[in-house]
Amino acid sequence: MNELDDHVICHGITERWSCETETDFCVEEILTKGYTILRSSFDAAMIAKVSQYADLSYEMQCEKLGGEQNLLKINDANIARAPCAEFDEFIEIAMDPKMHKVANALLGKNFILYSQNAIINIPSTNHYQFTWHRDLNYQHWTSSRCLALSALLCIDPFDAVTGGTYVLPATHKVEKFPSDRYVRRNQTCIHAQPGDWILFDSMLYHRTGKNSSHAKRRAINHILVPPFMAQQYDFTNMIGDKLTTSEERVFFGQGRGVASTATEWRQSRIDRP
Ligand SMILES: O=C(O)CCC(=O)C(=O)O
Repeated sequence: MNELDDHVICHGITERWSCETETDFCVEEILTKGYTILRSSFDAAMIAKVSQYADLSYEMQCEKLGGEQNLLKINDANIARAPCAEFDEFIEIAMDPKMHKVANALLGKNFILYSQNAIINIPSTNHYQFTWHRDLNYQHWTSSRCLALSALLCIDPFDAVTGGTYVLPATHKVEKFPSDRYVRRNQTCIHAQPGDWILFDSMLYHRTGKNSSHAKRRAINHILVPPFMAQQYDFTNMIGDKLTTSEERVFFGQGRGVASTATEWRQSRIDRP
């Protein structure tokens, strides 16, 4: 590295980002290129538990749905959906205060969990997430502010051999999906360590990379949205009795369901503490 690489000097610039905290830096990276990496609050023992429980949760869900062949039929194999319903550790990771600080800076103080899924990337096995997508599917527009944040907790090493997560930097700002030539030249494989969060604007085009290693590569994806958006699962119905703090209840969307009548809608506001 030479002195110009290390020492940032510029001219003709009157406005620039300031970066005083880790959160500031994450926000700058997400708003500019669409993604960032943040070390989570969890130690190796917790990540090992989550790894084991992601696999167990998937096995339990396969059994409930009549076997993995039924999930293969609907392109949903090797995904454990809402594993927080089976193991409380997934509630704890969804509540990581370091990740919530970034969500707060991007989405404002009101945000809820739209979905939580464990992605299990098995060597030499196809996965539906191998194909490019936005986490807000079918949307071809951009917004001046971040509308949803995807938070992917890496459980195993992420690199070009294990599959990483591939992104097309800055595509959260462009409406259309790019041409093949553009994709081939600009796709970037994110490398990360177990226990890192890959945080990205949910409108950034991304995909799971092919796993050419000999071990599973797991990640737990969360999508955080403003409360006016409907959740993918009714978490309150699934795990309402397991939520112990008001922060957990708010984040998992308690009280955000559709009111069955206008009177009920008003009454819920009158009864609010
Ligand atoms: O597994 C990954 O690397 C990305 C996961 C993904 O694309 C998703 O959950 O939408």
